[in-house]
Amino acid sequence: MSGRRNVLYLFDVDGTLTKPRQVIQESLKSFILNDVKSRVAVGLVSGSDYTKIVEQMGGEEVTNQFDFIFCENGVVQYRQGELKSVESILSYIGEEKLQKVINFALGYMSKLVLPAKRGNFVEFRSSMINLCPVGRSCSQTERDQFSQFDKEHKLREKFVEALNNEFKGYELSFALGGQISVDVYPAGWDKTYCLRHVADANFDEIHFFGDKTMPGGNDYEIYEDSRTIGHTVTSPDDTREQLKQILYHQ
Ligand code: M1P
Repeated sequence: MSGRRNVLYLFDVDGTLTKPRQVIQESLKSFILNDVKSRVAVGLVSGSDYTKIVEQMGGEEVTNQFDFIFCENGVVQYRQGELKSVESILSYIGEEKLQKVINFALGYMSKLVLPAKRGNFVEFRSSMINLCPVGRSCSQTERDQFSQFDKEHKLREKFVEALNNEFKGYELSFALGGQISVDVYPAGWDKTYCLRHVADANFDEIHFFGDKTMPGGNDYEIYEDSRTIGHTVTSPDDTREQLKQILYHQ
């Protein structure tokens, strides 16, 4: 696209472009794909898998308009709907270690008493395992209820601490996912992983926008990375406001 600055804006999805697990608002989508994209390159980087990102962006005709789609922190990379590269946590750590982590996590979660428990407590993805005490098949109401309960009881933080203590030397990272889960991936396979895919483009600046930029959050490493200029946002509306400030007041 001619006339664009040699700059990349990378966006987290949940909490940054959409409410957790919800679909992006029409106005924000159009603002990013028209106003923002006419000035700079745009990309998505999420812990979620491709199917969920496509769903939350409102379809592949939308994701195809982004210059970069980095799923599972960039360990799975798509362009124009085509899978470009993928790595596997299973080949990386092996079945034995993987099962030890899963068994420990299931044991730990089995002892928790929560407002609700549903199904799909362990989701196996190409690059990571997602551990979810309430169960990923919970309803939106149960998700919100768990999230509130977790804020009060710091359940996931304690879970992450227990995992870190149990698996010292495994070279795994345990990070708070979005609202209800913990992501487990090989050390270094956090969102900074995606930056290797844009190294050749030699962008003058890479801006990253995310809501979980505090230590322990899954946006922390890329937000702090010296290759990016980090922006902490509090909601999709805040993302839009910050974008306007940066784009129109530079
Ligand atoms: O924001 C990205 C996160 O989205 C989901 O988190 P949760 O279900 O906890 O809200 C998960 O897909 C998680 O893996 C991912 O990091």
